Amino acid sequence: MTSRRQFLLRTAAAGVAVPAAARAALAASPSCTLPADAPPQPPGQPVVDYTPVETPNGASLPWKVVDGKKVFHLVAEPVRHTFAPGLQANCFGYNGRVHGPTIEAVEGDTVRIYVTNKLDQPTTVHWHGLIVPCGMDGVGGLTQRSIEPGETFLYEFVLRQHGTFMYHSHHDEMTQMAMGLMGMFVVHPRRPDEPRPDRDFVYMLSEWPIVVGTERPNPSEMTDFNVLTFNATVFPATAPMVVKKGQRVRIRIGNLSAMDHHPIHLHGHAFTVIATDGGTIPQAARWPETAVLVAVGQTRTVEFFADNPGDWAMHCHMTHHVMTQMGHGVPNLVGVDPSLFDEKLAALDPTFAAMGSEATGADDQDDTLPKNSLPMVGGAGPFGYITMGGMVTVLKVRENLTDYADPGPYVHPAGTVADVASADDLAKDGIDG
Ligand SMILES: [Cu+2]
Repeated sequence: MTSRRQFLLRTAAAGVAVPAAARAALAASPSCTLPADAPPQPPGQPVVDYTPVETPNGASLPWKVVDGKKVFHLVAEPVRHTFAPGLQANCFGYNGRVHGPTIEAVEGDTVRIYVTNKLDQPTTVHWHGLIVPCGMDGVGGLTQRSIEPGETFLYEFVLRQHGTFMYHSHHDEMTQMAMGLMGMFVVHPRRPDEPRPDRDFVYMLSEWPIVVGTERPNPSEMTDFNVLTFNATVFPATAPMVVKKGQRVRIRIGNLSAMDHHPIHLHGHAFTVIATDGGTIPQAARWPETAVLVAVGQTRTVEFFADNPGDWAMHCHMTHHVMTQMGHGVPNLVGVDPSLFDEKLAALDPTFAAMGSEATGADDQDDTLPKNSLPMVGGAGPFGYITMGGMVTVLKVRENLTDYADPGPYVHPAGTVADVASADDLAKDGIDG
């Protein structure tokens, strides 16, 4: 298929004038609310210039202002990380966190980002989606020499766009990204041309191959990812998004998984996809969804009004991505009573649990679980065991909230919870129950 660019090049070569609107459309792909030649702006201030984002289970990177520039300091280092109580691993992160803290700034800010390498190997940082001078792009060997262990590099650039971006190692990516070296980078508009959201959440999606009983992700793995995470956390340890009924809620999702795209599905609401890492989507081109596919290397930003009270799951819709440390490669025993088999095999291989067996829903505290591992699925819920784990969190929409602490399980209005059909109803509607 002929791309738009090829078409424009051909028409230009053929002496056909490129319509001004087409040129403008190409030039406008990054989102800018400042003229391209605008001077650096005074440092944008939280609350005054923007509503700060929230990174559930994470944090924002602190900064200070020196000579009118925002100064940040990232420290790449080994981090002992907890994915959920019961599963820890030796990973790489920034500033003691996996993933790194969210960097947050304002269009027009000049940012100075120091990067100290406390790893035992070289690294770099790439600012994914940001339009920066080439020498600040962080591609080891191509645009800079790598940062050797013990060195501190300085990256400095003016933010010429706004939106949802990412940062990650661009040195030995297969290893260093598999180990966790990534984070989100949010740039707020200098002159907002649409309403600020009331709540603004940020998520990084990633996937980890951690063999049960081991304590280090395996960067060589290509297909068998058994720990699927929102902000490096597995459900039910993922912190809920708590919002007041009627609030305008924005969710920014980036994906730096090794191999998998994730269709992120929200229950109870339809949202509008308003931006990608390439820029804000024009109003007329936005589209409604209830699941947004976030491919590897992309960000997607969605917005909606939280008008439906309840506890609403938000999760990857790939069924294997809502399971944790599942048993790949085991025979299909669905329909078979595996209890005797489980019992005999457990003596030889304590990690084994047949698909569909009781063990797949083991309690978090179950002492029959192998050391340093999680049950295949979630945890206790108000109606029993929640049979989802991994890339899952909960949106809690409530009326009359006074703060954003977890309000506990939703209290359903009487008569609004699915339950066993009564004999009267069955008879009235002529259903053979
Ligand atoms: Cu997924």
